[in-house]
Amino acid sequence: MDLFHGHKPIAPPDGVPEWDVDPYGDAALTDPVPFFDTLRGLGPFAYLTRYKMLICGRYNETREVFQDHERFVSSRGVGVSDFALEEPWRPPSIVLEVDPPYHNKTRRVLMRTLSPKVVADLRDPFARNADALVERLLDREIEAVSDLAEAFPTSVFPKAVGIREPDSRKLIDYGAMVFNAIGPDNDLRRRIMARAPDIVPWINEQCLRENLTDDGIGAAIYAAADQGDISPEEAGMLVRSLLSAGVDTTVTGIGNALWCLATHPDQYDLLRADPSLALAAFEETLRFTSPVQAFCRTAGADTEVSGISIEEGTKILCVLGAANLDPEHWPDAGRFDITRKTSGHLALGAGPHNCVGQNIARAEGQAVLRALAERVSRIELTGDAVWRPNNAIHALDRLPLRLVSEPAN
Ligand code: OVV
Repeated sequence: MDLFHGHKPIAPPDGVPEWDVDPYGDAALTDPVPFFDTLRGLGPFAYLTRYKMLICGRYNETREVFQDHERFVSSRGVGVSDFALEEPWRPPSIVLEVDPPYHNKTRRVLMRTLSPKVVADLRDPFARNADALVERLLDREIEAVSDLAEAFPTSVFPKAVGIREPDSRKLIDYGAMVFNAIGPDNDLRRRIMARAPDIVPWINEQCLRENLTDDGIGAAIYAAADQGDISPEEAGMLVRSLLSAGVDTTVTGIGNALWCLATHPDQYDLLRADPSLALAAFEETLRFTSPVQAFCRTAGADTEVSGISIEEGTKILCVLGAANLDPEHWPDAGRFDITRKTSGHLALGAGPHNCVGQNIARAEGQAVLRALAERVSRIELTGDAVWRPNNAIHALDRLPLRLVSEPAN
């Protein structure tokens, strides 16, 4: 079979409009809201003429595809490349890029090692770290992406995993690589992949048992191998998953939260008046900005969704960002409102593959937003926010601002 962008090219199913947009182009990646609106307006699915695959962004269908791992598999990759037809760029993740029943085994180990109890013990160090960081950044012009959004997760998360000598740059760039890799072979993917030889061997080395501290999440994963739940090789692969999915995502969530709060001062005032809203503000940031903008699934067999026939091998780009702003599902969808009910948002996915690190991700976001709420009276933009295109992540490149301190009294 001739591959097209690494997958089986399909013809437009009956009733599905053709669309020549590039969902991996600069416009869709850096200014996605108009792209989301057009996508949902086209119907439950549209046919991407440039990629010969489907795209969806309405809440109901996007969730349906994500929920049903039997019809829509992850084992053929969650990007445009079909792992059944094309060799992946790295050994596939044994939790993201697999299906049940094997998925259940690896997922269970991660669930245990990232449980609410484990995260509860991290809250104090997260809070201390966030307080100290915010204190250092007060009342001067900062670049919040590097100074805060990158600085916080890279100072707490690798340590929690048990990395002895974290290299923040390599960790962040590996995240960017993994997420760009699920897109097509475009400039974004090529540019970052050129750095793989500098980064991938370092990452793999950090995953070895002898390079991890004996009191971190990594050690707990290896302890599951001692128990016979998984093999030592599988333990190393699960540590790799933490480093793949646990840095760039939280960096992006925190950066996007700062952007939301800086551009919605009324909402920041609410948070400041009641710092216990920190978690709600982070959650609304996830819904409003969808740090992971889109993931694919692959139809494992001929099937149908909302009356549309979908043939085996069809790649479907599920645009979580569009579903999270669907006015048919969310009242006043386009309003950033930290008091709204956010449950059911798809920013952390849905179904059996939903974010396994969500407890720790939320604890990180909450720690930072609470530290701000307690110490900062106003978040003042001092320049233009600039977005950084990535094939799957909706993240800022630069966010110049000032954290204006509470007047002393
Ligand atoms: C990009 C990504 C998301 C979630 C999990 C993984 C990667 C993984 O490597 O397991």
